[in-house]
Amino acid sequence: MTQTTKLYWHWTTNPQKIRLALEEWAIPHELLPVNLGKGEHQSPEYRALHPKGSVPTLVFQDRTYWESNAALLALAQAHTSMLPDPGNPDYAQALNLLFMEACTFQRWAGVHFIEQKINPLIGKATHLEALAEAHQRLQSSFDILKKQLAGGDWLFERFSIVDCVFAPWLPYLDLTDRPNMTRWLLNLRQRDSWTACGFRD
Ligand SMILES: N[C@@H](CCC(=O)N[C@@H](CS)C(=O)NCC(=O)O)C(=O)O
Repeated sequence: MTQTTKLYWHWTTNPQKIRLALEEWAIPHELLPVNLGKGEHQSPEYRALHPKGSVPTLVFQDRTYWESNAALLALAQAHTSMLPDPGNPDYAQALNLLFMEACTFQRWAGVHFIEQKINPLIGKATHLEALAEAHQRLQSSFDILKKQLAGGDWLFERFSIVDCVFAPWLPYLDLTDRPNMTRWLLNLRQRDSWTACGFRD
């Protein structure tokens, strides 16, 4: 029997990508909080699911996905409206952007999240030099996203998991001089799925 879809989740950026998609496409699921602040991600029970002890982990159709974008691709294979169809020319760019987020964007957007959200929460100073470097490193990705958004509301014709992978990072980035990315964030904030996720930005 196929077990319930389970999302092992904390309110931070990577788990929120998947929660946003589950809410957006109304996929029934169980949300299982893993409190990073209390070190629950290091418990032997959780490490048995996620070999690196990070969040998120998605259990979907009896399989375990412990990389957020792998989890989203698995969901999109079962719910075809989540991603441009493989027969659509946009499909190649959708995969390029999913891997760009995982391979480079996340590395530098993560600096913004840690410096601007986590450090103030735990009473640590914000390192302005680290932020400036991260902002610089993100510029080539910003250029690609700007071109992809062009005059539209979303990265592709319809809202997709590709919007979901970038969405949780956007509130922490410096989007000055990036009007179409700023509009993208405003559009995201108006979706019911965004509200349902309880973003803490
Ligand atoms: N590449 C992973 C990154 C996961 C990740 O960095 N998760 C953070 C929270 S957003 C985490 O669990 N940090 C705690 C740790 O790794 O110890 C993914 O996309 O799922």
